[in-house]
Amino acid sequence: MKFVSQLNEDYIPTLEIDKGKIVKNPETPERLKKVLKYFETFHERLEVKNYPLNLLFHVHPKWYVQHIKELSEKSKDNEYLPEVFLKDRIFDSGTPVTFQTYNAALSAVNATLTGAEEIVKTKENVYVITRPPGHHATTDFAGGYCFFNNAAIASTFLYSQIKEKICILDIDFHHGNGTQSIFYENPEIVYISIHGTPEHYFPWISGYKDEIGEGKGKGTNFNFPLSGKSSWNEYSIAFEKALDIITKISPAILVVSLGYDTHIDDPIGDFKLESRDFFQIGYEIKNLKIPTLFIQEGGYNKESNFEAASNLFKNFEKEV
Ligand code: OKP
Ligand code: ZN
Repeated sequence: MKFVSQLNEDYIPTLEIDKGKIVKNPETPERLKKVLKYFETFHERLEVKNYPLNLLFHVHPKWYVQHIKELSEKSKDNEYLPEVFLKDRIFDSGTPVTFQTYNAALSAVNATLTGAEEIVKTKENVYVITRPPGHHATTDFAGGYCFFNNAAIASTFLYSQIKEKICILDIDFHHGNGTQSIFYENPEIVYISIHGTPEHYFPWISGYKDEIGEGKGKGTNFNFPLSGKSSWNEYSIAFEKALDIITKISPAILVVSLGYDTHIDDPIGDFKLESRDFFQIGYEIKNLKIPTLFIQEGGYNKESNFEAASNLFKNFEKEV
C-alpha cells in the first residue's frame, strides 16, 4: 500500500486546560515520527497535492474556514486559548490556536485528499499520516485538537466521485462527534465508532448508543461506547459487530479514522489494548476486502503508536 504524510512540524500547540489546570498539549509532531519512519522504509510515498478550497467548503462553511484563518493570524505573538467558546467557534479548552494552525489544518486536508484521490483512481489502500486530527471538528466548530474534519472531507469527496456507499469506521479512543454530526442525516456515508463511553470521556456530549441518525440518515449511525477498562475481550465484541455492519452495507470504500490511543500505554485513552491486539485489527479489516483509506486521528505515545501501527499494517498487508 501507499502512504502520504504531512506532519506539519512547525505546528506545535503547547497548552491545554485539563480539569482546570494548564497542562502540556500532547498533539505534537513527535508523536507520529516513528510511525512515519517505519512507513518510509517499506512503502511508496505519494506527494501531497493542493486541492481547491471548494472541497473543504462542502463540509465547512466559508465563514468558518475564514474564521480559523483569522484566529491563526491573531495568534502571531502568543498561542490563543478560546475565551468565549460560541464566539471563538472552538468548543473546548484543550484546543489552542497558533500562528501555524490554519496552514497546518489545511495541509492535513490536502494530504488526506491526496490519499482519497489515489484510492478513487487505483482502488488501492492508502494511509494518510497527518495532523492535526479531524474527527472532533463539526461543520462550524473546532475542538479536541481538530479544526477541519479530514475524514469527513475525504468521505464527501469520495462519494462525489463514485456515488456509492462509503463507511467510516472510527477506532480512535474518542468518539468522533464531528464526523457523526456532519453525516447524521446522510444515508450514503455511514458512521460507525467504537470509543470510551461519553459518560466518562471526552467529548462527553455524544457517542451514546441511541444516537442512530436522523431523517434519511436514521439507522445509518452506529455507536459502540465501552467502559474505559475494556481490553481485547470486551473490545473485540464491539469490533466484530462493527465489521458485521460494514459487511452488510458493503461500501465501495472504507475510511478508517485511525487512532492509536486505544493502546494500554497511551497517556490519554483508557482502553487496555495490547500491541498484539493491533495484529487482529489489521487482519480483520483486511478480511473485509474493501479498498481502505486510513486517516490518522489520535495516539499520544510515540512508542505505542509505532507498535500499534506496525502490527496493524503488518497483518493488513500480509499476502494470503
Ligand atoms: C483527540 B483525539 C482529558 C483532556 C481531553 C481532549 C482530548 C482530545 C482527543 N485529559 N482533551 O480524538 O485523539
Ligand atoms: Zn482520540
